[in-house]
Amino acid sequence: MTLDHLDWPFFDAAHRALAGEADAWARANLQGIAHDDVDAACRGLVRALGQGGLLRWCVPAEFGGALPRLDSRALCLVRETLAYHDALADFAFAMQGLGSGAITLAGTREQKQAILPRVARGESIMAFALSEPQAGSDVGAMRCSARRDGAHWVLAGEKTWISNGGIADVYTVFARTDPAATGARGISAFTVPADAPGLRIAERIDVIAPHPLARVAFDDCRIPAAHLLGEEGAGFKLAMATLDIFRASVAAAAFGMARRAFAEALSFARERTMFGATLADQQMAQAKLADMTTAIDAAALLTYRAAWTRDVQQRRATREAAMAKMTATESAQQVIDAAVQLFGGRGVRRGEIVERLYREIRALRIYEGATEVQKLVIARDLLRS
Ligand code: COS
Repeated sequence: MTLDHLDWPFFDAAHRALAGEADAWARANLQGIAHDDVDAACRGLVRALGQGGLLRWCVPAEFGGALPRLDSRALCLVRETLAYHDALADFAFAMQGLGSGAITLAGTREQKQAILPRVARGESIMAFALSEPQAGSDVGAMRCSARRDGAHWVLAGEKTWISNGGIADVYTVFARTDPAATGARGISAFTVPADAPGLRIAERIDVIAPHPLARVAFDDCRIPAAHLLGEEGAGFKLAMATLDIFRASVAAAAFGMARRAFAEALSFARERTMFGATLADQQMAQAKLADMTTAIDAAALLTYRAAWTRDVQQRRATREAAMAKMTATESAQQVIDAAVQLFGGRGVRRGEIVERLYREIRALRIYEGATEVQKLVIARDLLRS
């Protein structure tokens, strides 16, 4: 993977070292690993990422992590690199961060101590349970509830599209604790161990680029009162603040995949001959390659701007992260499609890297806030200021 963009002013020496290490680790550990059994593959990847030290970037230093606070640029660099090599490895890394992100942001010392070091070592698999059958984009329509019963909370309802559902050890679950409240109000967050009585995997969900995914039911699921995460009623804002960090990293994963498709297409175009010249000599192919590399750089610039804003300016970067997520996922889809086109028939043949990427990129335009939601977020922020 070329790392030319590390010369951009967003990064410091530690980022440059991390990107080199992540790339070397990926080359050494991700070649030819089987994905037939995604559960087994993901479990193995989480362990390997933990042993390789990469998951330290998902948690703060005090709890076994790399830096005092989560660094968005580091998360983006690791995701970009892993996604370039293996989208399932990127998924395994991202879910450790997203699933534990709310604990890092709002957990008590005890909660952090109990969970985060295990996340960093790859010993505890994490999930983020926000979406419901009737509440995906509209988080405020959430119905899953939690009521206090003495020393416990009792969760009732369903969550769906839960990544790592079925293999997670701990779920960060958002549920309505104030039945009288509507919309974004009256929602709270909880850490729920997978073996909590009443937590049930209701359905495993198969998608075009498989990864562990499930609908999870809470049948009067009892958890100790101490598992409440952050303030009661502040769960919606906690979910949004977590997404603010990880949406930029989805963008990084998207252009990591696009970079790989571009690298594959460029080397193919240089070798393939037609009409007495190489494909790269044909102006129509050149136009495609020019559009592809420009789209990748534009996406990367927006993404690292968002990450830098949060890390260095230390302010909320909701609008910047939404711009990055929207632009990078949409343009990566186009770049990968162009790569498939340049490959011709080979591009749609099972087993080709660009064919795999074509399937893998699609969900990124939907999860962690579909493109249409990012437009809403950008416009609201714009109109508020
Ligand atoms: N950080 C902190 N607080 C935030 C915030 C953020 N990024 N975004 C919103 N808030 C606050 C608002 O300031 C508002 O606070 P007050 O009530 O104190 O004014 C409150 O949260 C409610 O915000 P808003 O009115 O914008 O909520 P809506 O219900 O209209 O929802 C959208 C807004 C659509 C943007 C939100 O539901 C969303 O992001 N949906 C997509 C969710 C998603 O990504 N789903 C995928 C599941 S994760 S794989």
